[in-house]
Amino acid sequence: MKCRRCKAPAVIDIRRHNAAFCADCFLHHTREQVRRAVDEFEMIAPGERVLVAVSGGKDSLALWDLLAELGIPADGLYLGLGIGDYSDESGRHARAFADARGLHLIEVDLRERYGYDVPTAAAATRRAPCGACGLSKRHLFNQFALDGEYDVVATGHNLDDEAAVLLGNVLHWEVGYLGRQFPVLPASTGFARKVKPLVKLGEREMAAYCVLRGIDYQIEECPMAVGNRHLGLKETLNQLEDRSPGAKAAFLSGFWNRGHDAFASEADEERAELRACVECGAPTTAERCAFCALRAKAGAHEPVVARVELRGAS
Ligand code: Q46
Ligand code: ZN
Repeated sequence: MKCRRCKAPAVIDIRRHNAAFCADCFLHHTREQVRRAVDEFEMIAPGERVLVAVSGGKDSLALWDLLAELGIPADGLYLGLGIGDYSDESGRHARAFADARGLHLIEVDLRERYGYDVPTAAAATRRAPCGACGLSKRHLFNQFALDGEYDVVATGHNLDDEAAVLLGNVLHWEVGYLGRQFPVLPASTGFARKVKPLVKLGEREMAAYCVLRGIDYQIEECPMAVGNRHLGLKETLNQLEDRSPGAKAAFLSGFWNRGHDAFASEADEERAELRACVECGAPTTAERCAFCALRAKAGAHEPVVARVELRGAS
């Protein structure tokens, strides 16, 4: 196997591009995919202030690294979710990455600052942990971006994540979500712009990027992801991709180019109905936003410790 660009021995092949690359050319290819996504979807303009949602996993750390490589300065925001050893370890990776590169990492601990954590929120709401966790993350990344006067929040959603979310939204015909599923979500009253610069890169490429760049990341999956429906959808899509390489990317880009606009008005209608939360001012359809309601409910619940042990964790 030879590198497509320089003909040196290749270290990775990417079937959907029908190409293989040596280490240097793979890093170049990865940067190019991010640069193209940023340009094509007009994600970030020169001089804008960027906040990266940092989890300590491969995607968010690679994203932060890639933006720096492309000359796009960004600060990071790490949320301590309180998921036992998993969160402690994730925080250490995020901190070590920022320290080694002299980058600014804002750290917010859910329990310290808001009086609850994800395992307790899951118990208090009797729902899957990812619901409370996702809600908290969406609300706080947006809130900290607005408060810190950042222009844009960048998240590490990759091609595999987005294809799985799209499949889930299509299977349930979630028209409002489909209207909002796009690599860039423009700013509006109470919302900072959201961008996903990794949408042209797959999961395997992100892991390879981290290895080749020496980025030490949290390799364990979140122990509370068990039962997360996106994992099943990812498996289904991987089977499809195995049989026809490029299927995932075609599904996703086909939606962006030919499907998304048909649902955009649904998302606009939902936004038009929003008013300010009486407690925190965030946009909501109710009197009190879902985050404030969750915070009140989970904060009143006896703290729950995540009963999960990580493989190999000390
Ligand atoms: S951290 Fe939170 Fe994820 Fe864990 S509880 Fe679910 S949403 S899986 S990206
Ligand atoms: Zn609120």
